[in-house]
Amino acid sequence: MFVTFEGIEGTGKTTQIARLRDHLESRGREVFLTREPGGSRVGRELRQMLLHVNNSDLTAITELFLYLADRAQHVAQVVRPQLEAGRVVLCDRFADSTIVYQGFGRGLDIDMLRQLNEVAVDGVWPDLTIVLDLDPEVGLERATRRNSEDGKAMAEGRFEAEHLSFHRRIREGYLTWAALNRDRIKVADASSGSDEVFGRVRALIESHLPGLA
Ligand code: Z5A
Repeated sequence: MFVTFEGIEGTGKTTQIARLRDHLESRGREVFLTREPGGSRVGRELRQMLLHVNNSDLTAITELFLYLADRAQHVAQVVRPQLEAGRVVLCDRFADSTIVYQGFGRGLDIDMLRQLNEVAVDGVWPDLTIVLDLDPEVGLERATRRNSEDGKAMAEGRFEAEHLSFHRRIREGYLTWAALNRDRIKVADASSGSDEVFGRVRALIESHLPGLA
């Protein structure tokens, strides 16, 4: 089983994915947790390039190809082997981030992005994708608070530096894209406390992947 989490900055993906891993492991599942960008050795180098605040001059196309390169390496070296080994793979962002950030966010052609994603994922599509939905002002506030506590802003602040209108487009993009892919992508309200949000995540897993939890 391959489950991905998506959503705007600070929506709680990292928090919820860790909770889901603990929950599934307590039920005897072997779980592998990963993320994009940066889920492979080479990907970790690409992640630094992609997220560093100093790289604000990356063109939209350069950014796109770096994310796709990260994904191709991640799928080949990490996601596919883990799935073949029988593990449940939980991934913090995947191909839908490219559609939403580079498409709805940067204005690149969605159909082109779909085709390039097909090349990068090489047949490995998630069984279920959960979009955590949140007002961007709340998400950015949560992310900023977290960054000031762990120093992340210094190293990985390129997207936080985007204007609020960019993050609003991203939120709308996720909702539009989810509506176009109802079978695979489910939206969960992420505006309440972590326990309540996890209740929604569990409910989605139980109803859409009944064999898993
Ligand atoms: N990107 C792209 O453009 N194209 C692509 O193809 C891909 C990615 C794959 C990667 O960012 C950036 O790359 C991303 C899109 C772009 N940029 N943006 N924006 P990242 O991986 O560094 O970061 P992120 O994915 O945006 O997530 P995040 O900022 O790390 O946030 P999060 O994982 O969703 O949230 P969190 O870390 O779990 O929670 C944030 C804080 O809120 C933290 O202090 C928590 O304790 C707190 N929290 C969590 N849940 C709650 C609730 N329910 N209530 C209150 N507080 C909470």
